[in-house]
Amino acid sequence: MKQAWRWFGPHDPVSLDDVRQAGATDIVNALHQLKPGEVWTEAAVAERKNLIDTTPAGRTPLTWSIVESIPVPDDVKRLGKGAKASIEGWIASLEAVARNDIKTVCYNFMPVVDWTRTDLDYPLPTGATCLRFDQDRFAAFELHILKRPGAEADYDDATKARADAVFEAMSQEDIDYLIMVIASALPGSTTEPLTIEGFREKLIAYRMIDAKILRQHLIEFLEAVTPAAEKLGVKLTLHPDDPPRSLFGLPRVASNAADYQALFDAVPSASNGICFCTGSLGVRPDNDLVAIAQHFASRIHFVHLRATKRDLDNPLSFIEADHLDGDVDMVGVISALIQEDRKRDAKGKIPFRPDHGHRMLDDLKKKTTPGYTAIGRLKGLGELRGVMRAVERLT
Ligand code: DNO
Repeated sequence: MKQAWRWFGPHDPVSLDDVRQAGATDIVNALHQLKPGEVWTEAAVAERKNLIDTTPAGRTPLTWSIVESIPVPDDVKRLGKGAKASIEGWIASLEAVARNDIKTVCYNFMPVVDWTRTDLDYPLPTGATCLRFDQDRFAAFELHILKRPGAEADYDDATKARADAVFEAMSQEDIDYLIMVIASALPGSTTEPLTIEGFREKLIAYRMIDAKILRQHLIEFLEAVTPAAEKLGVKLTLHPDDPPRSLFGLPRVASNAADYQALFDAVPSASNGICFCTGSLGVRPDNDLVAIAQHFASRIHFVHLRATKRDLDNPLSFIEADHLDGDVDMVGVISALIQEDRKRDAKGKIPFRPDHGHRMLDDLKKKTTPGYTAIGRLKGLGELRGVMRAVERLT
């Protein structure tokens, strides 16, 4: 498998030399400065690829080989093939990427918000901090800050009581922080930052979109873009919902094996693949990650290795754990992936990246990108690499 690393461009506090020292060879990047729907030009992609692929004297080479992500515009999620111009723009961005010899493209189809958490610096007993999704804090946001119509019906009385208590104890600063964390579009998000007012407007725009319709729109999107991907030799990799369940009363259609199977049945193209993210899928106890990796092996073209750990008293809440110590059977997953990787030729080797590292050691003293610290991801990559070496030797 190829060791990759997500890099956010020239302003990323993690340098390309840091990535070299972590041992990665492949860079995962995107033109994050462009808004969803803005078409990527070949020149803009070439400029960034040149920045990454130009190896300074005496340095080991890196290559930008994965785009994560080309944002799927909101109107495509709401209208499907009815958003013809937006789909054509997405294909133009795909062509710009492929013409720069980048042949793996990640995307997602989560409506309104991308990955969602309630805390970005949750304290751990070691003094490190991690990302967290706290269901009671999330319910407090929905019920008392967003005041989503219909939210009351989505929570049992016990949760509502806990959410009320959480909200009553919050200062204005706590409320502002929670709004920032949930609505500001976290790093790498493919949706736009929202005000509370803007959030409410978006939810109204989706009020007629249920899971059946959203899935149909995703299928229509794939029917439109996979022919271009096939022609360009690009593998499209759908990132799972994070967390893998409905939020804000909105449908999510990439949360488990059945969701992915429905897409592959509808659009069997070999370009229609999966970004196998253990941290996203692993949040659900009913997702058997080893079985999913084995079942979809031939369609896995990009992997995020991360572990989350569900709260014992409320499995809807979770923290981002150490890469080998969460609810994910990481050794089992890596064994399944290596089995598939052995069948691939050099070009098809599966790239993985260490996802979301803790904020720890020296990173606690500096500004870091939430979830994308240097030392926490370095630790994760080192641990994952060790498991891979052992599995390769012993199997
Ligand atoms: C979060 C990331 C996501 C992912 C997009 C893929 O850390 O896994 O933002 O990049 O959802 O399109």
